[in-house]
Amino acid sequence: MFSKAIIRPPGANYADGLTIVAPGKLDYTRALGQHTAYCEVLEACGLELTRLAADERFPDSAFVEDTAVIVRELAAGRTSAPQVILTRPGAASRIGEVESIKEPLSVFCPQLKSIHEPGTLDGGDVCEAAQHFFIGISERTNEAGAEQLAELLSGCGYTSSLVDIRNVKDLLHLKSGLAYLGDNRLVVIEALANLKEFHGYELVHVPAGEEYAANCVRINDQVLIAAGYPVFERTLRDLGYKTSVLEMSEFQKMDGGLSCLSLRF
Ligand code: CIR
Repeated sequence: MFSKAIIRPPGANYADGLTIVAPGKLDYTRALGQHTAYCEVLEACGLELTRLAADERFPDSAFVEDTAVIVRELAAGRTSAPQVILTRPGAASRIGEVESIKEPLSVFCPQLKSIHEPGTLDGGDVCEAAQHFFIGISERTNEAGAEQLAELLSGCGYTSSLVDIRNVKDLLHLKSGLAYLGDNRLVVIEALANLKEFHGYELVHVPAGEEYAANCVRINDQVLIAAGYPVFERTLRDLGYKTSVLEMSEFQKMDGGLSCLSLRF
């Protein structure tokens, strides 16, 4: 169960952020509207939001998930104080975002841990699956960063496995193609479905052409999914999940998904 989330709306220079998909023209007003709708759904899921001010020093800073990993020490239980590991984003233009999220995170966790040089790590590469974490090695997260995180997570009682996605075309982060739904169930795109790391899990396959929908987020009794992916949405409904469908076009243009827009704990 999550009770809180941290969000930051996109700033007026959001269109200057990084993107590898052909972006199309970005509609900033629409991006703000989609962000507002996202926040409303988080609140409807019962989360109390910490709303950070937009930060135009960093055009990608709405994607707060990349700046930190938040966990609860397993032995201490799900309601214990959160433990925060600040990341070290792999894109030079995003490293400064970490400094700007330290203060709001310190409110919840006085002793922040960090990923250090030469490690790089984006939160989008970190997928929590109950007592285990999958950590993607990607364009943004290197082995040193992934190993540092695995060690810090081990100190909190979690096991980890590293998943190399550098050869998977068009996958920015591990969670662009993987999500954990609870109950030993993983959502996967076909390009990841045969990896040995996922043996022993029940796989929920995302059909070809609907890959963007893989970045869904289970929050309490809801699964948030992007609008426009009816086959995958039906799959989730058939499995018994309540879905909340959100328009994400202006975040997709900047390679962002639902998970990236919040830090949940
Ligand atoms: C970037 O390239 O860093 C941003 N434009 C998108 C980050 C998306 N974050 C995520 O998937 N966790």
